[in-house]
Amino acid sequence: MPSNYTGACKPGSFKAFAGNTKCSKCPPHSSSHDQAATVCHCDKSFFRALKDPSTMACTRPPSAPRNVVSLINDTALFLQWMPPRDSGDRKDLTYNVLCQRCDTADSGLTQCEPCEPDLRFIPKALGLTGTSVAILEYAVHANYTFHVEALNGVSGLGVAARSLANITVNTHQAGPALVGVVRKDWATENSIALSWEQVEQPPADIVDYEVKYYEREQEQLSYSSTRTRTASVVVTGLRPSTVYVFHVRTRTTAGFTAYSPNFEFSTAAEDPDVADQGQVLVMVTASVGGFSLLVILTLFLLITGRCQGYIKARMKSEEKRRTRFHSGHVPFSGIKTYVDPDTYEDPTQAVEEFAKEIDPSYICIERVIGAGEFGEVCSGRLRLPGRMDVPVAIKTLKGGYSEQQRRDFLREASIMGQFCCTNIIRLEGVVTNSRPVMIVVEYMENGALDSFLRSRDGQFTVLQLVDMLRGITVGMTYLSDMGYVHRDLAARNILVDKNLVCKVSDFGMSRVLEDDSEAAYTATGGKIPIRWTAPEAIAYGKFSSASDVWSYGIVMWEVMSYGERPYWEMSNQDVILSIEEGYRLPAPMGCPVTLHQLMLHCWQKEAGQRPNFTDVLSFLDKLIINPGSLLTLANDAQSLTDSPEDLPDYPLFISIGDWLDSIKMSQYKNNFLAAGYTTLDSISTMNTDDIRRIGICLIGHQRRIISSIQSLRLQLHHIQQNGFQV
Ligand code: ACK
Repeated sequence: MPSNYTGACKPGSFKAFAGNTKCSKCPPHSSSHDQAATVCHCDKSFFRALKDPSTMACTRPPSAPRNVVSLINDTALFLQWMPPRDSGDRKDLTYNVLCQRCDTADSGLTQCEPCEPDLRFIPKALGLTGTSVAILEYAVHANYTFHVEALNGVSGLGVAARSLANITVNTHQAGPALVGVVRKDWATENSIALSWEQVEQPPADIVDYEVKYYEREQEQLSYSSTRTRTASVVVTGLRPSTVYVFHVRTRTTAGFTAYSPNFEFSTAAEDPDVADQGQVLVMVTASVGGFSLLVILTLFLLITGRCQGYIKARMKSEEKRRTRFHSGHVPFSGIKTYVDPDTYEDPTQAVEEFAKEIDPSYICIERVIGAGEFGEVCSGRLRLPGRMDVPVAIKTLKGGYSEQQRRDFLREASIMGQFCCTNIIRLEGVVTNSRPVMIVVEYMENGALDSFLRSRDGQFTVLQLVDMLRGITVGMTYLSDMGYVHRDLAARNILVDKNLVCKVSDFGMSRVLEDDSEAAYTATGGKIPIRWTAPEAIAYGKFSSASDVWSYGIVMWEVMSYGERPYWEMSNQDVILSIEEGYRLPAPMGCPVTLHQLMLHCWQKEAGQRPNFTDVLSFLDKLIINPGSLLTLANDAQSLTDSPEDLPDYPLFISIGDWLDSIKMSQYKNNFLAAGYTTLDSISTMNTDDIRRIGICLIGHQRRIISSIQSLRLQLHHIQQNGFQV
């Protein structure tokens, strides 16, 4: 036996266990000076973490993050930085963001202390794997100093100084005066009317007020906000007998003031007869909206013949008008804007106003075509007297519904009824006076776009697909011009007619976007379709037409991949993390590079940098006029940023058999093995030509395999960033 198997190890080498094993050379940045070393000790300034094996190179803490920059907008402060130049040769890099608030006293002395505990860091302050963070609830007129620290598994093991990069952010945003006491004027079971005074006149002009509110019993993580131009608002859509926390801030031409203190008010109990006492004050509080409003309202009621003898009905109409006025929904002359049905005290009125009641005897139901959220969806014919009969789809509300379900069901009709555009699904009318309650819309022969494309995989030309996208863009341009935010734009919510015309549908999730171009609503913690939703909407509920543009980019990807699931089988959490780390969906197979570039443009992290729908439309029109621009295809598997050499060593968490089973392609297992692709690592580098070369000829199968390989690479990317977690 050679001596290095039995003898003592020489300096510079080591053997962890005595016995018949070979001595190993000391790993990088470690050495052994004596004979028979069982371990090599790390060189000065290098370390091993507890879990590092003795065969691993010694590593060191990272250097500081680089180029920390800040960005501040109405609601959030963003910090972004670049990774350290030296990662310490480890892959477990994380960041902590530490915060100090430094205020200068009248004496001129600056004092620093830890930041307020209610400052919110999205996604978190410590242990970040990405290189950015959003900070909410900061105070205005404050100096914050943020220390961004880079860490890895051996940080803190030496005496070296911490690897910090610092930035001081000043949140001066003008607006010196706070809003004073916020009063409750009156409340019903679903709404609360508030008013307040500006304590002193701010030097800059007041643009409007922002009212933020949330249920007291809920975590403040989920809140809603609304804007109003006058110092009063009626907040609607609230739950009965519930205490809400409100605070108000002023927006001036120079920025926001600080929020007022919190004020807590309760809605009235559910029984309409037990409405809050304050309701009788409605006549008195008309002065808040102005006496003239009351006069106009009375005239309006008289002229339209809707004046009823009941004071209560008048109060409700008043409330509705006031709400619409205060929420900025009164359309400017010449521009049609969307009216949120939630601003009606009685949603039935919104349905009456925007949807035509159809006599059920005119509807002939033929067959059930699917299941909707509230009941069956049927196809049939509508035979209006004196008109040709037309094919229709009929959404029904199943029996045993609650009043709330009926309202939610009909809410969609009162939204849809306001739109008139060839690329928005057309409402024919509603049946509300008899059972079953129905919504009747135009019939779309090819059903939902996602399943339609899946059933016709590879059968359209690129130009046909672009034409479908163009239709969706026309519909979305119309909606955004109306100030309407869809919130749930996805291929499953687009319907296709027999001529392949695509129309936007499903208006269940939407909320109004006020006429203010900056206005965007925050979510109240409702369900969000993560894969389709923009990061700012997921993180802090900022839905806007710009977040609809993000979703539109995902729809583009769904269309170009014939209904593939975005991000494949990745979990929602991994999708959020990958997006935050800057990852974006690669071009689908056969997708022109120009279209993938447009998708990437729609997925800009900063909402303001995304195109608007008008931009998208003119871009698509240019492509259609010049189809040569669609000839250069993005090279599918190679369009990923990682080159194969960059792929990390990673644990094989599934076998080739498992992988092929998971995509229902196990019949091709031998094709891979026979061609020498024996590990997932080697498969992750394959492109379409390789797939074809190993004998997989069906286009649909090639597409599915290539998509899954991309998903595999995406997971590897994620593992590289975050380590492998079971
Ligand atoms: O993919 P689909 O056939 O298209 O299955 C769903 C199902 O009802 C449940 O939503 C279909 N659907 C909905 N609205 C319409 C419509 N206006 N015309 C035709 N099919 C519709 C949808």
